[in-house]
Amino acid sequence: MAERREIRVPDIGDFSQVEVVEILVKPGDRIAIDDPLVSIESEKATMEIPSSSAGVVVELSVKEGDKVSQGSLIAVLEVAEAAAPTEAPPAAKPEPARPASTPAVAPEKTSKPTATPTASTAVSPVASPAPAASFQSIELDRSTRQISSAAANPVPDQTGLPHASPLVRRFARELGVPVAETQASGPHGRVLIDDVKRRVRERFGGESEPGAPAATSGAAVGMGIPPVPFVDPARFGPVHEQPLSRIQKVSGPALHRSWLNVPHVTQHDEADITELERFRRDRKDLASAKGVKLSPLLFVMKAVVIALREHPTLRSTLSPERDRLLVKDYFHLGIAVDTDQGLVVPVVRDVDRKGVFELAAELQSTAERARNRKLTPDDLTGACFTISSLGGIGGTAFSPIVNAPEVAILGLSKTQVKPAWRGPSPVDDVSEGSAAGHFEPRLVLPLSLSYDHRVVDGALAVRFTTRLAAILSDPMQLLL
Ligand code: CAO
Repeated sequence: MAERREIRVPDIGDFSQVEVVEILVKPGDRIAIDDPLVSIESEKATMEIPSSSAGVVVELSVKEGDKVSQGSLIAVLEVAEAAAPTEAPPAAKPEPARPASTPAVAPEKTSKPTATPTASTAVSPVASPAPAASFQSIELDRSTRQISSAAANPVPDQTGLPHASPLVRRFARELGVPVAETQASGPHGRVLIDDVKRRVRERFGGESEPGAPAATSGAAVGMGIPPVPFVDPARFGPVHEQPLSRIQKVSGPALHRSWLNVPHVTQHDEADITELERFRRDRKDLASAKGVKLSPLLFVMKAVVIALREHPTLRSTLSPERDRLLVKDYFHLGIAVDTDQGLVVPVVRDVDRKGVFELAAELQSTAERARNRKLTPDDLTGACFTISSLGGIGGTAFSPIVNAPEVAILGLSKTQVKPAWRGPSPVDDVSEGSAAGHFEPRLVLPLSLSYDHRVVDGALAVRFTTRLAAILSDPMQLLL
């Protein structure tokens, strides 16, 4: 016989009366343990409340806009009789805002933290979200507050914001139009979706259809950047909608922010990795005996550490006052991982202290956890430099976006066979041929280093890539 089980809000740290901003299930849905039920939004972070049981949703006890605290009833599930008794409810899952750029992104379904902190040291992910998460959400909050203080709308609610449902607020946020700047036409001074659309049209003009937003989402409002007018593509032929993944929704604004704030330059270079590839090929059997795969990326990670040691500016962050650099004396590297939900950038820690086989195993399991959405906020923060490797897929070069507040990111493209001249300088007369010289086929790895030009000069960047190329062309240097 089926049993009914109540799912309540778990420990969410010091927060209470937190608003439900999204309902993620409906009665009749069959859900698994850890599936998110609702999203709640505190002043500091958005969290998903996961289910502590598997079963069928028979009743939803909250709706969007409700305020909940620890212990509030969220839903009632019908669970199979044989189901194990509910354990302590899993911690609410903060949705860490992805560090900007190719940046680290919280997975759609962050698994609950694996370590169980002791009571005295317990820091719930809500009370103390990962730095990137708290930074981004606080920043969002601050701008909201600044806007609300300038609001013309006379009917603020208790938070100081005009009345508007979470849906309307999110819609306005996505279009880059503060709710506070929107004339409300709903009952009791509520801002409606149509009010936001009208405000967008007023503000940006453009070719919009009646009822359609006039600007693309994420318009850089207030930065003097003219928005791209929305032109409804359905006017020209059939269209269909494809929702953005949750990761894309979080990473988009972070990428945009990094792109707008960081003056980017990309330095392209090449490393002759012929010897390295021979070295790697000769160790393939050894690697598979150890249950790992040796990809070129692992050797690049080790080489990057050497180059970063010699060029500390590349592992720094600009201070908030922008008058000094905070140079990180650790070698945690962000590694961009492609998942079906979008790009995430987990961090491999202490790369300087790990051997290539150990790194291979760690990268393999980290990429797997990323693809299974099992990364925790801790996995996504703390890098001093990021590598984005597209080499397994293809490409000749690209311009990665700096993972701010880091100041540089290295992109890798596919190795190519290129001719290298062996002989005297072509400036000398070699046309007579004979033993003057010859071309030799070499395996070349394309490097693309994007950097924050406020911190890194062009000369430094090319010194860095030149050094990196030199290390990679002589694998013995990796051993020294
Ligand atoms: N040139 C040629 N071949 C390469 C290569 C390169 N630069 N880099 C890797 N390869 C090969 C590997 O050797 C492997 O070949 P075999 O299967 O024959 O051994 C194959 O390509 C696949 O490699 P991989 O991608 O599984 O392994 P990796 O260690 O190179 O990368 C990871 C791991 C997790 C970084 C990668 O899988 C990934 O997700 N890359 C995408 C990152 C991304 O999307 N960046 C975009 C940022 S901008 O939006």
